[in-house]
Formats: sequence, structure tokens, C-alpha cells
Amino acid sequence: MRLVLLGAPGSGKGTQATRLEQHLQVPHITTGGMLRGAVAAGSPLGKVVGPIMALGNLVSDELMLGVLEERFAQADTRGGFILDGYPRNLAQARALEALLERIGQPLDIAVQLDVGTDLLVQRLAGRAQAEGRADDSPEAVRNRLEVYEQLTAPVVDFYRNLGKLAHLDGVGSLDEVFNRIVEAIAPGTDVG
Ligand code: B4P
Repeated sequence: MRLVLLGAPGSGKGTQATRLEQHLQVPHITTGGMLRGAVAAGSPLGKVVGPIMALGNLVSDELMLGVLEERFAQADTRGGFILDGYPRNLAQARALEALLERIGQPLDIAVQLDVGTDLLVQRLAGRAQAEGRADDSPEAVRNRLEVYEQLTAPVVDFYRNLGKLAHLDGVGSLDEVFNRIVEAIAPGTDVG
């Protein structure tokens, strides 16, 4: 299974990808997680991206593609993957299609988790208290939601036009949302 998870910040991509990793037994590739790892390690990449992420802005397409290409060069991705956090704009969506074609691993499905803005803000405020992530501050969250609307939302149409989009309701308990995804990605389910 080669799957992309799409959705606004707080829509549950990372949360559900962790569960899907167990279910599908394919690696969860989280670009946000990889970047946070680089920041925590104080690597040269982390030093560049840390301030950008703290403001809730997107890291450059060029840097992100490099990170992604490196990850896809690892053997564990050959049996499939769950990609969470990429693509975040149309240029990234096109770059991903080209990369997956090049390595002979075309995408099966893009799952979009749809959650209203009020609930997104509420979830991220909850995480800000629980985990203290720099980009969960109210100002950064506001910016991340705007960036999503302007740059990432068009990616949904990109996958719809390819006939690969499953649009799902992301509101509900963790189990409810998980079950919806499992149903949508089951073989034979019609997408588009
Ligand atoms: P990400 O790590 O991708 O952050 P995110 O969009 O906020 O999603 P996340 O997966 O963490 O949260 P989730 O919705 O699961 O990106 C962070 C930053 O990295 C970006 O702003 C950008 O700077 C940079 N970046 C990453 N990828 C990039 C790219 N491709 N290009 C450029 N820059 C990039 O969960 C949020 C909260 O909701 C959690 O607390 C969770 O417990 C809760 N929740 C989830 N599901 C729930 C449910 N059903 N009910 C109740 N609560 C729920």
C-alpha cells in the first residue's frame, strides 16, 4: 500500500499514520517528524528549518525534496509507505509523482481528513498544553492554517483529478476515523 495522508494541521494525519503503520506494516514517513528530529539533533538541516517551522511556515521545496529522496532511497520503503505531511503544495505534489514514477512505486491513494477550523484550533491548543511544540503557539497555528488554505488545499484537487482521492470525515474518535480510513483503502473500494 502506497498512501498519502492529506489534511490541515490538527486533522489527525500523524495520529492516524502511527496506527496505520501497525495495521499495514509499512513505514510511516513523516516529513514534520523528520524535520523535528533534525532540529532536536541540532544538525545543519535542523538549524535552517527550526526558525521556519516555529513560525508555522513551509520549509523550501528544494530542501524537502532532498529529505524525501533520501528517505525513499532506504530499502524499507520498497514494500509501500504511509506519507504524512508531504506534499504541501502543488510543486511538491508534482515532484512526488515524478519521484514515485522514477522509482517504480506509483501512489495508490491519497486520503484527505476533513475537519472544521474550530475543532482544528481546539485540538492544536490541547497539544500545545500537552507537548509544548513551538509551532502550536496561537500565532503559529493561525499562520499554519492560512498556509494550508492557500498552498495545501489545492493539492486535494490535484489528487481528485488523478482519480486517487478519498475524502473522509476526520471528526470523531480516533477509532472511528481509523475505521473510516481502513474501509476507504480496502482493495476494490472506488476512489476518485
Ligand atoms: P507536521 O508535523 O506535518 O504537522 P501538522 O500538520 O500539525 O500535523 P500533525 O500530524 O502533527 O498533527 P495531527 O493532525 O496528527 O508539520 C509541522 C511543520 O513542519 C510544518 O508547519 C512545516 O513547517 C514543516 N513541514 C512538514 N512537512 C513539510 C513539507 N512537506 N514542506 C514544507 N514544510 C514542511 O494531530 C494534531 C492533534 O490533534 C494531536 O494533539 C492529536 O492528538 C489530536 N487529534 C488527532 N486526531 C484526533 C481525534 N480524532 N480526536 C481528537 N483529537 C485528535
